[in-house]
Amino acid sequence: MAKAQKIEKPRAEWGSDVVVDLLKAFEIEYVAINPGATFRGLHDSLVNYGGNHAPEIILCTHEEIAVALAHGYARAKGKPMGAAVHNVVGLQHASMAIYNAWADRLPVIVMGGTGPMDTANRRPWIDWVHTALVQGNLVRDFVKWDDQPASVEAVPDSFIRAYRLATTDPMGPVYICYDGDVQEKQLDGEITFPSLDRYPAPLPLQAPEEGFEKTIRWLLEAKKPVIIADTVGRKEAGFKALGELAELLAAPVLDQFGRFNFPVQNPLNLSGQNDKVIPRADLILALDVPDLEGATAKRAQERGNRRATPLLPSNAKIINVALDDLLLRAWATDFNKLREADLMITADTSIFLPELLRRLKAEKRLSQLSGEIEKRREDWGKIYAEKRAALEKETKTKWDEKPIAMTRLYAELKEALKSEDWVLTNGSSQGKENHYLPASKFNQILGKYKGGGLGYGLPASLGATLALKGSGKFCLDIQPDGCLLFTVSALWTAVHHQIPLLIVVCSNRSYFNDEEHQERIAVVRNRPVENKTVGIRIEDPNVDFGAMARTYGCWGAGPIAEPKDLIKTLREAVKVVKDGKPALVDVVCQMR
Ligand SMILES: Cc1ncc(C[n+]2csc(CCOP(=O)(O)OP(=O)(O)O)c2C)c(N)n1
Ligand SMILES: [Mg+2]
Repeated sequence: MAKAQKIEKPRAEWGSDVVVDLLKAFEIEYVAINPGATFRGLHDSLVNYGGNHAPEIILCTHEEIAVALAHGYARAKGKPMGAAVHNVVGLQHASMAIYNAWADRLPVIVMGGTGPMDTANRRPWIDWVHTALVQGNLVRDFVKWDDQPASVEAVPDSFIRAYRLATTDPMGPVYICYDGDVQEKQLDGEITFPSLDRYPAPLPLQAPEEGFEKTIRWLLEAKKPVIIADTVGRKEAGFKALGELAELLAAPVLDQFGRFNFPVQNPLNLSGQNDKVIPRADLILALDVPDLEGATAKRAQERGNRRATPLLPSNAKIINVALDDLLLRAWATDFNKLREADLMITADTSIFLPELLRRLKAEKRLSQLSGEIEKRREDWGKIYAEKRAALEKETKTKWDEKPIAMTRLYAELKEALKSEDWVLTNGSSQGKENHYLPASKFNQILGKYKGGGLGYGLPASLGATLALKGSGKFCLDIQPDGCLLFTVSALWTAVHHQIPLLIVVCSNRSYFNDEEHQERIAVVRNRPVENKTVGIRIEDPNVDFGAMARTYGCWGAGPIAEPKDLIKTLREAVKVVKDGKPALVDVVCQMR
């Protein structure tokens, strides 16, 4: 939990002023909104009581954008911002983005308005159709907590609880609904404001002695230990310790990219090489991996096959370290397939891994194993070299192809950004850039939607860029076209709030992922495969994203169809972004 300021003398005059006191106390920098009368009290307090500064309103053109923006902010910052959504209608628009934040275990403080619950105070029609009993039910299955304080006096406790729950690992979004009467109540005395020092964040969960003893013994006994990591990189201490652990043991890392876990150019980074690595493993150390099945099996989806083929030898041991069993709901099955393990440890990897390292380094047995460890470092290094060679070969072979190859796009981006301290805020559908762009730092790749809900890319990238404002980082969104079309009006917010983001649109002019599915089904049913594009291609008309950007007042270029034109345009766009403005480059590219 962020250190809260003490508020000595609240000056609040109206109910919703108290909410603003709390937002300030918790150092919430921004509240993304689309305006609505159910939170007009809160809106007024943000502007006229809070001075529209810390928090500052970020105006969005859709509630899905507002929440996705706050989600992206949390990814980059590790702490929440707010989003305010209008009663039942705004909440319904926001719900998918709330689901994405939930599946990503990231905090967003979603606030809403309702009522008044006292029907005597309702305006005809509109207050009735915009009130629900209970409004939070709509999202209750995918927020950590929701509440509707019934009085101004109840607001501080409710907010503090919501903030604490949202920011305690496993984190998640919360929804607080403020009754119109509560927001608009004129205060006749001071509201007792609790001292926030009395509500500290809980200390993180550490493994018991047995967890360390077994993990160390098994790691030292194993001939080929393999590390799978998904969201370890959410905290810097976990990211650093994972890097050291892999080096110490010469254990390859398979990054699942829930967060960025391991430097791309480290020869132990064998991400994407699961079918070569997993069958050789005799021990899997799974760190914050909710989908262990996906990480240890081969997907063979030909002919509509849904079942993954396990790759892990049946005698291989599994150690699972995660917190995810602490946050389960029965509604969505985002808990994934039941995980197998020989040792289950519920601990925070950001404190488990540093302590594991400290103990391992003190082990005498480690030096006796040095020959064995160096030998396997060499073996894994060969697979890494093959992986790099394959990527380079693909880049070379496809260099001049039209439409532009994705590997060329990555190579040109790498070149255009070589002097920048860049962060990838969102990626392509296939995610090959995660293996290609030379990321090495904590949080350098922020990753894609965990909930699989399209529309995430642009607004989340804007949120991340806001979070990194002033840090000197250069933010890049590699943006699939179909995903962009859901939330493209976020470009207005980018321009209005001067959010310096480079958006590179991968215009394959298709919801291509589904083309692949329709092909599989056609093959199984012996139907014409060429019909796979019907209802899927985004052609006729082609969308001109460069022009679209310009209508929002954003610098826009493209569509770039000629491979040779790409680098020049990217360089121009980089300049615009460095001047503090957003820029969009539309690139006509290959399907994958
Ligand atoms: C809200 C939502 N609607 C529909 C889908 C189904 N879906 C999954 S991938 C995909 C296509 C994505 O197209 P695009 O973003 O252009 O990426 P591409 O596959 O073309 O690289 C669709 C429609 C989804 N995941 N989320
Ligand atoms: Mg597409």
